[in-house]
Amino acid sequence: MHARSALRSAFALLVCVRFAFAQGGDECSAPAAIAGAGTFAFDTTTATTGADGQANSECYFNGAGAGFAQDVWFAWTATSSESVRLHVSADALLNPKLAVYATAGCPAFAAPLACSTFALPNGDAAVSICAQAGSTYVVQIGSDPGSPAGTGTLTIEPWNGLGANDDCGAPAHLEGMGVFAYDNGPNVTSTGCQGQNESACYYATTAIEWDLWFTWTAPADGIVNVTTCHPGMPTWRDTKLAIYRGAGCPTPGMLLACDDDCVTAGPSDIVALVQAGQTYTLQVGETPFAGFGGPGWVRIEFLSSCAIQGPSGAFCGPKPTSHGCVPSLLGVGDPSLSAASSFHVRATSLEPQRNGLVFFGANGPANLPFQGGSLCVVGPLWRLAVRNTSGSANCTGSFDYTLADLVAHPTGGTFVTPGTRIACQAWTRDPSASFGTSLSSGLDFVVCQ
Ligand SMILES: [Ca+2]
Ligand SMILES: [Ca+2]
Ligand SMILES: [Ca+2]
Repeated sequence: MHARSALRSAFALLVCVRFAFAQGGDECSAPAAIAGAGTFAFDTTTATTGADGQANSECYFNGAGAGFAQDVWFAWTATSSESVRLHVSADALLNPKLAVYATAGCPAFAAPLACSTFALPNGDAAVSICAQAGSTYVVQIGSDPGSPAGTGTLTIEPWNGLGANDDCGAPAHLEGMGVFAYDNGPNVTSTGCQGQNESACYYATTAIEWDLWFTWTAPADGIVNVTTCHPGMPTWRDTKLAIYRGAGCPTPGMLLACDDDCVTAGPSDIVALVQAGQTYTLQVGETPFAGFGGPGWVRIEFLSSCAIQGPSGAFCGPKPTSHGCVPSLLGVGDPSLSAASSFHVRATSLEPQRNGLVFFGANGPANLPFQGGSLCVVGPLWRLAVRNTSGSANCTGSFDYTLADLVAHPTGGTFVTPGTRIACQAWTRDPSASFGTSLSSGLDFVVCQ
């Protein structure tokens, strides 16, 4: 129950009178049509409880269950593509609930895009969604089962977050290594359009709910572990993490890594290669509809063990061969100098029976136009000995080098030392391709002892 002053009730009444043109339809098949930003009055006092949208687990709230008592419906059409917030302010006793569905009509058994499974401190209900211009969304407003009906307003407005680092445009900064506390509880955090559509973040859905944003600058080259999988974090917390290159709101190609669950469920664990002095943006949120956000701790540390980062293809992609093969360069094993012959740099999906080689550099990865594709290595570049790709059928060519081959290079070998970030790429002859060459995706790793 949430008491309100007589003054507030009087104000609500005024608002109702002012916006009396839309009160919400009782049936989801006949919703009140509204569009764009604005404040729209609703009245549930004579509404009946419908059959739709009554059993979604996403709308389960405390002991009151998933239902919407005496619900009314709006069909809201977005007039621009942006994050928006839908905010229900209602009579003191109504205990309002709010759901938004990605459909213009009855949702039947469809899960909502968002549901207000919590109350704001003043008892209001609110959700935020990523709206697409021209799309229509159906909005359900009712009471918690057992609470009375009443009147109120639905306010729909552009939304860039509740406070400071709820918005990717205003991240908080994390300094160095350590365990950092955050709070992405639903009363202080919202979900909008930011960082919600990265294909590499797809785990049932690409969304990261109740997300907060941080920047962090790498103090050294190395492999960093950004994780909520640590003893301080309860295992029931179902977080989701993403890390992007650079500062600012995500743009295509910025994503470095993403993770949902540590092992089988719950918190999240990213291992990624970072470059000294570079700033990264961290998005910390929850797996959609898996539970509330709230007080949490994210730990950032360098991994002390030898580890290998997978191909940085998302950063620097391959140049397909004349037969459409997509050359890939993999690191297999640990890039440890104490077992240099056990770490393999392996190029696959090459044209068969062609000469080629792997070249490497000790100044990190690049992504520069080169021979009709991309050069993935910052120079100076050192070439390893030419190998034949062997194989016979299309795309079955491959060759393999070890870390010992890099160490043996007369010039570059002296740079292959513990802590150095090595980038490499495979180059093969391909007479039918532009420039007569094909190129693999990039691979980079930090050498350890
Ligand atoms: Ca109804
Ligand atoms: Ca947010
Ligand atoms: Ca998770």
